[in-house]
Amino acid sequence: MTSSAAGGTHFEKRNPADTSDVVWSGELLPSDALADAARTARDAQVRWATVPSPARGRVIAQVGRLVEANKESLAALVTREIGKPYAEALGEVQEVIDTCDFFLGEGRRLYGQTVPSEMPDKQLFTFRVPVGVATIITAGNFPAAVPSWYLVPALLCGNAVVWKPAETANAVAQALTSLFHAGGVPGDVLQTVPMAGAETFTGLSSALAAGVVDKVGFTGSTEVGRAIGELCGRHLQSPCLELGGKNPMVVMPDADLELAVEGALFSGFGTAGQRCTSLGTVWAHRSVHDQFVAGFAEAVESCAVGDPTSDVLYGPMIDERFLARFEGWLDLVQSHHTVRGSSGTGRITASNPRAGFVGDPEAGLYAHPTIAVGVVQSDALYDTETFGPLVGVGVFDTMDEALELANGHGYGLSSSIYTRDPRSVWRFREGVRAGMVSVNNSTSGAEAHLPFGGNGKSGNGSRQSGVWVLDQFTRWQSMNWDFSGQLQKAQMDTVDLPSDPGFRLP
Ligand code: UN1
Repeated sequence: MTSSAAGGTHFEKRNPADTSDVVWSGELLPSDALADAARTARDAQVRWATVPSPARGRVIAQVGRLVEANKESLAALVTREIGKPYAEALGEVQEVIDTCDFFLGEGRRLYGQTVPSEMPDKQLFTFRVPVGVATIITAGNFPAAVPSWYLVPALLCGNAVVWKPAETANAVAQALTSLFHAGGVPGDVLQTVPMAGAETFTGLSSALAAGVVDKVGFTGSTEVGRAIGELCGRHLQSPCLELGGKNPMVVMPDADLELAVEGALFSGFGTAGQRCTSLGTVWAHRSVHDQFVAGFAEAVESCAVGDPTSDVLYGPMIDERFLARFEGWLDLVQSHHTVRGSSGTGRITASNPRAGFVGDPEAGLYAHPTIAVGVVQSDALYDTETFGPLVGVGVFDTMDEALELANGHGYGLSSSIYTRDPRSVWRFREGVRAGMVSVNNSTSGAEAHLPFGGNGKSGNGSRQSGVWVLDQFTRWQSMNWDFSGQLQKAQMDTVDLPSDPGFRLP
């Protein structure tokens, strides 16, 4: 990154699977750009809100069809910019299409209610009204799907959006923005501003102080989410926060162990562990622990890692920063842990090779998969989110203990249990504090129309997706309409019908 005369900084994003390939090169804007864009959005939003919502729904339909028509090229760009295997990148783009498909019809609903009044000749109503200008700040690991969870409902509901994508994913952000514009979203209703994290925070502070931002959406780390939550709180705003996780998988004595291993492999190491829903720690019942560990280690040791355009479980880390941070977290693995999963740990290189690696490890930023067996609650590995291909395994004896281990770190995003016993399912669902619970399924891979979000260190209770996200991007307005021609006072001029409170049956 270098400073330029305009006050911004020059930034380059390279393909993490081939670091000689520059995918995006351009200016990251100075902090003022955020408030400037929000000011432009303020006027644009007023016009956009007057477009009937069924017509906005048509725009979302058009965006969805365009994303579908460009699915392969957008997915290829996701793979090239952030290193997600192409098959997964196609799934990510499908999630954008699914989100558009869900919300295109919402334009014809956005239901309010008619509510009876306590007085005659008076009627009560509720309306959903757009919040105004939304600033959306997203992460690089899901550069298209997660932004669409914000952008699509926000726009459908009549808001204008200023989107600050991750520095690591500006090329995908530009491509996705152009698809929204081509689908009919006016340029000033959706503006995308490439910016670095520190400038974004400063810019957001001044935009909030200037009163030009009405809603903030943020997907990223708990640490930054906490700072954004504090900042928004000072401006009496409650942001939509989607933060980190340390997602537990509980393997009960009666679990289908093969299925559990498959789920742990996918959610622990798919996307190189770089999902907020990635598996953190497997808690295996003592009676199946050793068998589970043997199967899991074998699966991880033999899985294909490498070139994300090939058929691999996972490709490179998103960029050098992600790789370096991940290497730091490997220090949390201690001498009482047994390490499994690969022919080495840390970065995969010619001198630290991974058996069966697909492609040339030196061309990109790859990390060995690591399983740390023997995690206990006092370990730093127990309550630290380690964004990358590192999964802990620990043991438990009772359901109460499993729940304590699943909840004790204070994160509460996703969780999973493998069992054939309905009693275990229900006890786990009731006891786990996570916003999302999977039964005989992995911690990742939520469908795009269920509420997505977490509790505790994973978020402030906000939910994305499905009808639930409408409460993030609209506010309820209530209206009462008195057509009696008189001032009727609520709670005072009410109708009371006589009753006989002493009446008893003979
Ligand atoms: C994220 O990592 O921020 O449930 C989102 C999943 C994906 C979304 C992950 N559909 O794993």
